[in-house]
Amino acid sequence: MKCFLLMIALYGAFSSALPLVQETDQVSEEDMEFAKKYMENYYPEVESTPVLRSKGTVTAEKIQEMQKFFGLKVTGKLDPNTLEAMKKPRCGVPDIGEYRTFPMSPKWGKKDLTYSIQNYTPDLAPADVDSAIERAWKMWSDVTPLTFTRVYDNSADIEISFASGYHGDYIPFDGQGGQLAHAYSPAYGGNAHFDEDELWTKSSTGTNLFIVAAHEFGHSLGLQHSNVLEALMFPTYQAGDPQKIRLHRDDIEGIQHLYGPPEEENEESEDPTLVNDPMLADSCDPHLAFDAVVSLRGETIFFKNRYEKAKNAMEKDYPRKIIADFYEVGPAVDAAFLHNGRIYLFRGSKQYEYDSRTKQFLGIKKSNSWLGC
Ligand SMILES: [Ca+2]
Ligand SMILES: [Ca+2]
Ligand SMILES: [Zn+2]
Ligand SMILES: [Zn+2]
Repeated sequence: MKCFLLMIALYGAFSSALPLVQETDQVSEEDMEFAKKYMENYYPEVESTPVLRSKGTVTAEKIQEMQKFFGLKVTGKLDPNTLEAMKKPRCGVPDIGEYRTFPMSPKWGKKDLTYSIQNYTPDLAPADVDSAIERAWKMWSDVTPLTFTRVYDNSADIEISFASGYHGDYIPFDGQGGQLAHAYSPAYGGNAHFDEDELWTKSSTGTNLFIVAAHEFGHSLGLQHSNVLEALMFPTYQAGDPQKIRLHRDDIEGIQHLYGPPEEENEESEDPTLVNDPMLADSCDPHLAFDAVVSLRGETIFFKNRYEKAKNAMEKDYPRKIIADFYEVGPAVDAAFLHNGRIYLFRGSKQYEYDSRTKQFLGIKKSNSWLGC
């Protein structure tokens, strides 16, 4: 577990003269130093030989790369918006280009993973830490075939710990703010470290442990940063109601690219009782019962088992599998309704939200979230 020949850690090993940009743009020396450090940490040159690299280069090109990633106006200069984005608390893992997964897509070769909590933060009751960590894993197990089980000995696949400053790897923490946590890709063991100098909370004040842990565990499983602002895997911390945090389509696509959807949603595991699906056999059978029905834009969709059929549809290829239109909801729908331009499909304790026009997936919530739960 301690083979920390982590590429990103080595980039800062040797320093040399720095090609600075825009001396005339009234960037304070302090901000320039900060930007150098930021680029060194989060925008390392992946192609170059780590040991020979100069550190902290703030070239216009690097700034443009960062601005593109953050969806900022691409000026190549350390303008106020760029500095503001750089100063937001964030994850310590670099933002590497357009990759949604780490280069080479390392992933776990098994589905049942274990984790251990090595120590506790004094900021929270241990039970609150346990629960935040458990819920963070659940975000990912809900959308993959993966399972996460806590163990109390040294056998854990993924070790979780809190530490300040230097803590045994090449990436020291930086006091309160700035870097909040980092986690290693599966190729490096997947361990997750949380900066003890932050004030960890279970609410929307301070730094919410569950939100940061859910993000870090994405790295532990093989995801890189996303440049989609609403994605959980976006690099900066976005304070919010922890009850409302959900995975973005981008997060789900990323993790399912590595591990596939949950087994029950996997088409390979055909349920033999559904082979003679009534929707396929005879949708005019007087005994046919539907699971759910929803009307949208002059079209009415009937759901039965794993198929949907539409009345007044412009498209002719019905009945078709529900996953053809609503991949995330999986093989069956319990209930459905339309509200403010969105379709809500319920299955079990979850509801899946879609744009009614484009059928684009918007997110997952608890089924009972409508009841103020
Ligand atoms: Ca910090
Ligand atoms: Ca603390
Ligand atoms: Zn991250
Ligand atoms: Zn660390």
